[in-house]
Amino acid sequence: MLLQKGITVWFTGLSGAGKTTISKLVETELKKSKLKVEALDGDIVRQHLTADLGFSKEDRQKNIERVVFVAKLLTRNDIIVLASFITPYQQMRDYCRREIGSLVEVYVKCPLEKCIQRDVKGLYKKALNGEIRGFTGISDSFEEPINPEIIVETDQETAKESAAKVLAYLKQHRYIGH
Ligand code: ADX
Repeated sequence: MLLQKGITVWFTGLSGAGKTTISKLVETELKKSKLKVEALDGDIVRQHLTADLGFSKEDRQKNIERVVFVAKLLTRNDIIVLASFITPYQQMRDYCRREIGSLVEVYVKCPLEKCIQRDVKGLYKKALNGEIRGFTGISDSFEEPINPEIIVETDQETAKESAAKVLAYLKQHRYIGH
């Protein structure tokens, strides 16, 4: 029988760095093994659970607090939670770790210039034009994560390779296995 222990995999990184892409690959692999997984993604969560919030420091904090509340419940019920949020400030990431306890932080690292080049959602263009204020990396800060368990460099490796690193970690630390 396949076993799983609850953990939240917290993907942090700039918009467009690849958090969602990697998370989806990890999700697909885990589901192939019939494991119970729940994905919480910034772009989706912000349309529902935190639709009332914007991107000020206070609102970002509230966004993360609500997500952490949910992630904590799922994690303690042995679900594997894949949380993808920019989580730009170290103090927020410390909060996630403290609250959830069973957490692995994945820094989805990609140079800002590369994210601007990719501009998947066209938001960097708007931010650079001044159409969006307080945009992470442009007009709001992204503090480099201090103690992530995993760093994936999405300008240097494929999404599949990044996902494999996450899966290997979960196996090595016996969050998943036989
Ligand atoms: S967080 O800062 O609170 O962790 P979250 O991950 O939920 O952010 O949402 C980020 C997503 O919201 C981005 O990928 C982007 O699509 C969108 N977005 C809209 N405005 C902003 C902004 N000012 N800064 C960053 N992301 C923004």
